[in-house]
Amino acid sequence: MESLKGKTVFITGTTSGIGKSSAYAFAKQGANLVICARRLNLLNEIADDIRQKFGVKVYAFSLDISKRADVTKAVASLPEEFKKIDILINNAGLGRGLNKFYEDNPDGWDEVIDTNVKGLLNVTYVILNSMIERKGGHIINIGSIAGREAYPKGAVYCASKHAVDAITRSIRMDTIDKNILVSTIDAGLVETGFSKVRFYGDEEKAKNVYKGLTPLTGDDVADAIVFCATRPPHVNIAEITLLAARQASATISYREESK
Ligand code: 8X3
Repeated sequence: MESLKGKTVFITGTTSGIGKSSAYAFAKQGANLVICARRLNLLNEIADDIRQKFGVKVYAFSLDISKRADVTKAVASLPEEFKKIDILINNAGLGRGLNKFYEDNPDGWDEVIDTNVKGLLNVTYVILNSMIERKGGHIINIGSIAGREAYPKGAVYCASKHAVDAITRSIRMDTIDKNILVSTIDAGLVETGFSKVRFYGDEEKAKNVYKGLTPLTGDDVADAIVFCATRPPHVNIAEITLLAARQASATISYREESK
C-alpha cells in the first residue's frame, strides 16, 4: 500500500455522505485535506473535528462548484501549503426526483446537470491543469451504478452519471502521457442523505429506498476510494462498481420483510 501521509487531497461535497466519510478516511491515513461544500458552518465543524482527531492540516471553504468563475478563483487563491493537490475526489452530486420523464419537474434538471456534470468539469479543469504542470496527480470521480445502467424514472440523473463515466474515460485518454491517473467509483445503494435530497426532504420515501436490505455506507465507499488511491505507482484502478450484497443491478435487489 502506498502511503497517503503528507499528500494533499481535495474533496468536493464534504459535508455529508461519501464526501464526509472520505475526508475522515484520508485524514486517518495522514493526508492533508482541502474540503469544500456549500454549507460552511457544517464544513468548519468537520474540519475542526478532523484536525483534532488526526492532527492533519485541513483547509475548508464554501464553494458552489456549478459556478465556474468561483471555482477558478477559489482554486487559484488556495493558501500556498494547500496548492499542490495530489488527489482530487469529485464527490459533490445529487439527484432530484424519481419520476417518469414526461411527468418530471424540469426545475430539478439544471441543478443535477449543473452540479454532477458542469461542476465536476469546472473543478477538474483547474485542478487537472495544476497537476499537469506538476507532472502528476490522481483524479477519482464518484460515479454511480446510474452511470453504468439507465433505469426507469432516472433519465436526468442517469444521463448525468453516464456523462461522468464518459468524462472519466476521455480524460484518462487525454492525460495518458502526463503521469495522471483517472478512476471512477460507481456505487449502488448507499445510505446517505442522497435519497432525502432526491425526494426533497421526504424521509419516508428516502427510507424506503433501502428497505429490506443492508445498504452500503459512506464508509464502505470511502474504503474503496482509499484502496484506489494507495496502489503502487504502476497500477491504476480504472473503475470499481460497488454494490450492496443483496443488490444485483440498479433495479434488481433482494429485500427481506424483516429488514
Ligand atoms: C445513487 C445510486 O441507484 O440511486 O447514485 O442511482 S442510485
